[in-house]
Amino acid sequence: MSNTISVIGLGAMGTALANALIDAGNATTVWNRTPSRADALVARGAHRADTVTEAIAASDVIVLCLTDYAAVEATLHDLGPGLSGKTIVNLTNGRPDEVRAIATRLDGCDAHYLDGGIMATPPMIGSPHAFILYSGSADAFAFARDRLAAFGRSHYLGEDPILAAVNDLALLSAMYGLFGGYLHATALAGSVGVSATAFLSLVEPWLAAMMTVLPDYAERIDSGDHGRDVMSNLAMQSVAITNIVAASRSQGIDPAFMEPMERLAQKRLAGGFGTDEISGIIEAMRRK
Ligand code: FVH
Repeated sequence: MSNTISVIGLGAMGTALANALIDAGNATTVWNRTPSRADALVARGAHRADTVTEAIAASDVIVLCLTDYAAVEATLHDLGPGLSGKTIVNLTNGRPDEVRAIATRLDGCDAHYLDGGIMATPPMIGSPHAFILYSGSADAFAFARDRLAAFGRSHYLGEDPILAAVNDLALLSAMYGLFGGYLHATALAGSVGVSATAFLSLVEPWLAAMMTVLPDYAERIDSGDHGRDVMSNLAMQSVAITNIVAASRSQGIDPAFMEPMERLAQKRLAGGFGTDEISGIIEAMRRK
């Protein structure tokens, strides 16, 4: 069974994963609920499994990439004995409670569970830009890592299975914050007739410059000291944040994306931290 691998779920991402495995020379078995989605992969040399049971029996490493954990649960339902000894790599986006539940269930079936978070879009799979977060059984990662290398750079985060999912969601949170901020900014600039293309020439270098403050923020967050050598204090910045919300309203732009930032800044100000850096807002986010 060496170098065998099965991919269950052939949506946009599962298909990209299976193609990368074939490109890397792995004996790849594929299964999808809608069988026709396997056709192109079979034409490239993949083995078609007619059932999930067959896909699991065919390989010692099984990759799952489905819409959500409900789909994972529905797919693995009733497969108890067949999972024994298998290394299950679940690359489906999920929440920590869902990861814990499936990890516990697979542990009970004597399977080796590895959870993963894919930090790439389907066309990036197999390229140097793709990276995948893994957590769970260290033995499972050591066993499967050569095959998983076909997807991109692997980052193993530790034995606790929820580590990959939480880090994945945290990175996506940074991404959606960036996307939401960009869309709000572009709508506001658009309210005075600036096209998205014209605004991009301003917003791109601005965001690149602002990225350079993050190492300083990270140090402040880790030390808990948001008050040393402050260059742009929260009291000053909260005026700008409130102005953004008010100007959005008067320009006919929904301020919904920026309102939580205003609320958090005000909460921190009310706590007496106006002379701190804005990095201190993280303390207002944390549940005490
Ligand atoms: N595509 C992306 O850009 C992102 C990048 C980061 C990681 N995500 C996650 O990958 C998971 C799968 O995403 P996807 O893009 O492949 O999604 P779809 O193209 O919509 O394919 C969904 C597959 O799931 C199958 N499926 C859904 N429900 C069930 C079920 N109850 N039983 C069995 N299979 C099910 C579906 O089958 P079918 O509709 O073709 O029959 C597809 O194979 C996801 O967690 C992303 O967050 C992708």
